[in-house]
Amino acid sequence: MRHWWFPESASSYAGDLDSLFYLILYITGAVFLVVEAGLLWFVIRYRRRPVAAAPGAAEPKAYYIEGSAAAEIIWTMIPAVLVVLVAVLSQGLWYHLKDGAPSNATPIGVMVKQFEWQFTMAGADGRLGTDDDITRKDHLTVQVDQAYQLELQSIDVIHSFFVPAFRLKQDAVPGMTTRAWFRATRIGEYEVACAELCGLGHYRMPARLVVLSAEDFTRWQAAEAPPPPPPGGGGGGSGQ
Ligand SMILES: [Cu+2]
Repeated sequence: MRHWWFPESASSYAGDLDSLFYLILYITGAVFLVVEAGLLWFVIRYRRRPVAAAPGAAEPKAYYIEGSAAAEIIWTMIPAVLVVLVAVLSQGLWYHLKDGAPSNATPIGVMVKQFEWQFTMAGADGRLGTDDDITRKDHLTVQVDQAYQLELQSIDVIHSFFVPAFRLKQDAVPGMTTRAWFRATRIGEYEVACAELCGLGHYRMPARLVVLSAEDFTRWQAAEAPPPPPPGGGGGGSGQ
């Protein structure tokens, strides 16, 4: 579903997240309207009115009322039920986002610092830490309909990897590795932003995320792969 006030959604779970967002928006919107209508009603109903100018008439006096246990129970229970309802309805999606990376997800190494991203993408072997890894600054290329697992590390301060079109946001915290996953469902070019104010150059660390078809991705990978190391493990020229 496309909404004019959301960026285009381009990941496998973006639609579910948007639905959850709308559910919460409708609940809080309805509560807002009811509360404001009630406020307006009380303001008008109990406004100060001129006293009848009868001789000897006194100003109406304020009087004390006791609290109502029934009213307090009702206005405590309704929000409590709503909050628990939202928690129950959202927890499946929450676990899917946090722990639901498919086992065949391709790893991507993300090293971030003030003020740039460094992405290490696996080569044809689908693994990191091998000779065919492709490392790029502020540029990430992935294949459509393939799951990826990000391993985020920060060198200096907290940054946050944010892809609005994927509805994906995950902090990168110095001293630890945080993880996030996605599966892009739409070919195109998307914006990666840092969503944590990380210093004076925070504004100039956008990156590009390119989603390619399977054929284009294979071609890109072959073209970008680093040249294989010389056979024989180096050592230079032939002995003489
Ligand atoms: Cu940053």
